[in-house]
Amino acid sequence: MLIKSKRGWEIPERDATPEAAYLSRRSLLGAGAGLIGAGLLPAGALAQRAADVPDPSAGLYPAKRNPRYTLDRPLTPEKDASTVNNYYEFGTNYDVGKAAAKLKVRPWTVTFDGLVEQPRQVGIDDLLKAMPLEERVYRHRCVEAWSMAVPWTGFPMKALVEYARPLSGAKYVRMETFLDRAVAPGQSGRFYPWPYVEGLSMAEATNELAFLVTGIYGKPAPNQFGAPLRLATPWKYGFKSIKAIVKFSFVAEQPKTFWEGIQSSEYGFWANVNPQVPHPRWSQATEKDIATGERRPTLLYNGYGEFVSSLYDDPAFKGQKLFM
Ligand SMILES: Nc1nc2c(c(=O)[nH]1)N[C@H]1C(S)=C(S)[C@@H](COP(=O)(O)O)O[C@H]1N2
Ligand SMILES: [Mo]
Repeated sequence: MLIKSKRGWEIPERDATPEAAYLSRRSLLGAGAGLIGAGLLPAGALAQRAADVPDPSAGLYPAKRNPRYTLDRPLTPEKDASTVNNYYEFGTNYDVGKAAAKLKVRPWTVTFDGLVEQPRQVGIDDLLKAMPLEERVYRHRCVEAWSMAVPWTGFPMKALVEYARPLSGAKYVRMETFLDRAVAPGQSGRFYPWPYVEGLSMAEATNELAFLVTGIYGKPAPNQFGAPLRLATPWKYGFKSIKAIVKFSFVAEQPKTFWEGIQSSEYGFWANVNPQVPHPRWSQATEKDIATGERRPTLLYNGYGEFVSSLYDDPAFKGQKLFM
């Protein structure tokens, strides 16, 4: 596959992915961070393979598929989806599976804080017991114009919001990824505002499509997919789908996200998929299927308009950059 066979700096400028292009500039400037990010330097010796630890949630899979969500294309084979992953904590090419396997995903504590009745912490397996697990087939559209379609297992984010009991002053949910430079070599890249942060408005977070993912292909998610807990918001560009979440903070102000901190003119907060709004450096009109290499037209809201377009009807959105 083109995407994974070349490192960012080997791709001609016209093909370069934005994220890779940004990084290759940075690695020229900076301190070997690119080498570490690209997985050319060894990761921390303390790291432990996830496979050494039996997954206590394995018995929960496979979960029943929710038939409400359907695809207009074949599912991406597991092998393709598992070998083309974006996860900057573990490298800037798409072949991060081995590096990500070193993250310990048990024990794993999830914190709820900010504007909530009572801040609380919960272990991932207790959280899983409290949430209604189901399988959903969703499309996934990266801002770099590739896509896949996969069977996620997880639970609606609405259930998590109810569990967290936010106060009425909460307008946004801010989500944060773990921070551990010893296990995630990419986090030593000092030009990046680690840890990875994402956010949704409360209306988005409680929309039926917003889904928290714990598994894929009928089993617990391998680490490269963002185990043990990641977001899937299929109407938005893939960078909104934050991996390995440790904290949900309920806040009054729109949080500043990781990619906004890097390049806000190119990666905005709302980031809804729209084929008619080009990225400043390339078109978003089409996308490339990671398994077949085939190009297909990109759809408004990635084809999920019936579920989400009304979220943005409010006149307050007028003039805001909803699609970038
Ligand atoms: N913590 C974290 N979450 C992340 C990323 C990342 O680098 N770090 N990459 C994002 C991007 S750009 C995409 S396209 C998706 C990729 O998800 P996948 O590897 O499961 O396809 O994860 C998103 N979530
Ligand atoms: Mo992405």
